[in-house]
Amino acid sequence: MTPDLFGGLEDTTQRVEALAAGAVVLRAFAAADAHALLGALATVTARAPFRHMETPGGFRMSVAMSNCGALGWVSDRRGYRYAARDPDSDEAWPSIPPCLLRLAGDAAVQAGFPGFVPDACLINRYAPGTRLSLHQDRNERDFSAPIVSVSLGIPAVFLFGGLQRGDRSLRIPLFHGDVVVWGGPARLRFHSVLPLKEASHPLTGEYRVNLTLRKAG
Ligand code: MD6
Ligand code: FE
Repeated sequence: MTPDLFGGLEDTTQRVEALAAGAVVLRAFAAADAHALLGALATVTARAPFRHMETPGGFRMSVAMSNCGALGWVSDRRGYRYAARDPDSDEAWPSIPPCLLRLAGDAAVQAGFPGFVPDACLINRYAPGTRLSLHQDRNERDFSAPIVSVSLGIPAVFLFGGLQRGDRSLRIPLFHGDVVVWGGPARLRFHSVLPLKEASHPLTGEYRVNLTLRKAG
């Protein structure tokens, strides 16, 4: 346990929890790097600001998003896809900060996926009340690479389902510094994030920031 800035205790003990074949939670894996990661992300989001994308059905997404890497995940009336340019600026997305690339590769090794080199990082920002509905990640070209997901800031409950939309879900609380890695037989599992509760974290304020690193192209 490490004292935090508000006099509370944050659990910075690293441990590995298996979720399913091909999926693990690496507790507190990113905790020591969080400050540097958030600093690097501030540079990214100064160039590619958070925005609320539109779903193909015409709804405004409650999660605010940005990207870094050669490819960025975008959604609009035409559908979900990866794009090499930020549609808001028509500029290339900022590159993935080296500290984040290193962390993602190290986490993938821990989870049994050596040689992971992501080309896309989706940055999701959740305010209290924000949720992410049930989905599969299937816009990437090659499902043999895992996805590395880094949670920073206030906690969330992640629901980890099966390969069919109606399958039962595991409820997994995710805290600041936790990293989820999934690939192989888990790669196409459905998942969602429940509406966030009000909370505050010394490094992110009222927000949760989730980074998902993928090999998209
Ligand atoms: C989130 N994560 O944790 C949303 N997708 O905020 C995802 O949708 C996700 O964490 C694929 C793989 C890992 C993830
Ligand atoms: Fe996802």
